[in-house]
Amino acid sequence: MGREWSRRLIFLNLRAPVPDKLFLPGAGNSHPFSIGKNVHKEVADAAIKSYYFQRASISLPEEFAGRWHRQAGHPDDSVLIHPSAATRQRPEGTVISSPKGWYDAGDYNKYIVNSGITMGTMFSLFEDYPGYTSKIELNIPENNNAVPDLLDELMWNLRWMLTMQDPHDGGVYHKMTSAGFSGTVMPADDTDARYVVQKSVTATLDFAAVMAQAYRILLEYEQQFPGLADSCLTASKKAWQWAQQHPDQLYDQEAMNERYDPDVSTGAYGDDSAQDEFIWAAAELYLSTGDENYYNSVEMIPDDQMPLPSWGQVQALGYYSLLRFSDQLTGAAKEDLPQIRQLVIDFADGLMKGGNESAYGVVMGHSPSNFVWGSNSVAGNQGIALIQAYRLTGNTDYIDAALNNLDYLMGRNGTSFAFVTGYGDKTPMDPHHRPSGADGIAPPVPGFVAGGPNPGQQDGCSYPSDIPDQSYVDDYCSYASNEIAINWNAPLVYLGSAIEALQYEVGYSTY
Ligand code: 9MR
Ligand code: 9MR
Repeated sequence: MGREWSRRLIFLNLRAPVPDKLFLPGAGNSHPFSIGKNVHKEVADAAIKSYYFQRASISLPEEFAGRWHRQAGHPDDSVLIHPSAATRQRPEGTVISSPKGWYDAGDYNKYIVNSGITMGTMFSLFEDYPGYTSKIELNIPENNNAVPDLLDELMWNLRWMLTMQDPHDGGVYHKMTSAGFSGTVMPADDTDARYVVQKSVTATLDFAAVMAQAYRILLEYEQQFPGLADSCLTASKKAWQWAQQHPDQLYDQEAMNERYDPDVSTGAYGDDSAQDEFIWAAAELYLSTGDENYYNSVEMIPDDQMPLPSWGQVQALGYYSLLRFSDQLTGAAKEDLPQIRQLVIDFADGLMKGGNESAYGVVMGHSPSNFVWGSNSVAGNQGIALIQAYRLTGNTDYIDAALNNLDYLMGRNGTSFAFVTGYGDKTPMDPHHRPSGADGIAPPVPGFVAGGPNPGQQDGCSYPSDIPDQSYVDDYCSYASNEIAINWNAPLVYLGSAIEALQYEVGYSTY
């Protein structure tokens, strides 16, 4: 009893009735499963809908939010300039307006760095699979306008991001936050003062990349969003200029706290290098303007590695975009193209090699180092890298491997948890997510992937195991394994949607 069994079964040439669970003498019933087309559609769409539930500054009526309807929280129309961010034009205590956006995670703060990779990942899905993504229908307030619902949802955060740029110099505040984390309360009940803190080069470059990419996408929706595409490009260029002038202005929260009050103890998203952020921003600005100076001003291939994307490592996002528009490249970008292509393929091949050897036959977990804080985003981002390799080569083995990582997230893993709230038989019920913790409703808000196994166990909670792939506990206490976050959901959105799109666009099917 209590022992989890894992076996790999392949169903071929099935005729009705299709089983939805299996009975194994001695082990009992398997978790239920589905066999059919579009089996990931519902969870992929729910993963996008989760961003609606993260919206700041707006109430979520029952019509759209169902039983998780709630009052508006965090109007963010009177945000204070923290002393670390004070300038001549905006001295300490100046009040600015910075509404909308998505809450970062289980907490209610809004961080530009993490918004950057989140937006970039989902904009890239939109660019990679335009046919599929423009038809996704979400039950959100904007679902009757002439804009794809995915884009509508992304606009909620884009509008906020634009408020984070100082109009006087183009620099972007690192984050908008209360001084400390709030208690486990509903959004409307967190009324602590909110601040924007110092500008950083990483936030400013992530912002520049997102706004350049937004420009390309929004050009097609000029009628629906008059002038917005241009505003994004202008904002991006100004941010780039600021970053050129402040290349070393990294965010160091401890150093900031030594100099200024009040101390800020919320998510730091600090970084010790902006090299990768320069690469990403340069790539997006070059692609959106055709101006080779952006590309040429940065060392675009610093070594022979392609690091997997994460909030602090965004180099590959630039590569993916360059490859997406490979037929339009000029100058040095055109010359570099074969090398960049090879970096992505080599990286994917490295993943494939490990994947076949792991216990679950999946790429995720082929190395214990995969199990970081937010490891489920590693699974998702590996899946994206594999899909990129498929797009470059047409080799469907990469799709199979990507699908295996999606299976990992849905239960084919050392915990047997289907990690997305609301989906699967054994699924997180108690994520570190303040609304889910405070709303008095038993099931958590749906569509969020839990952070996942993390042997760091930095929260000090009680875990069932120290083994990396089993260092997970479904307890509110566990912010190091069971929190949710926008940057972890985005790769799930990409992977789940791309797998669906590949069925729909190229007729790819695993059975
Ligand atoms: O709730 C916070 C979570 O959103 C963060 O990811 C995490 C790490 O920064 O911190 C959590 O807040 C904890 C704080 O750091 C320490 N006291 C307990 C808080 C959780 O209840
Ligand atoms: O995802 C972040 C992880 O890489 C860091 O190790 C961790 C501690 O700094 O913070 C994580 O991000 C949290 C952020 O700081 C605050 N909001 C919740 C995020 C997810 O736990």
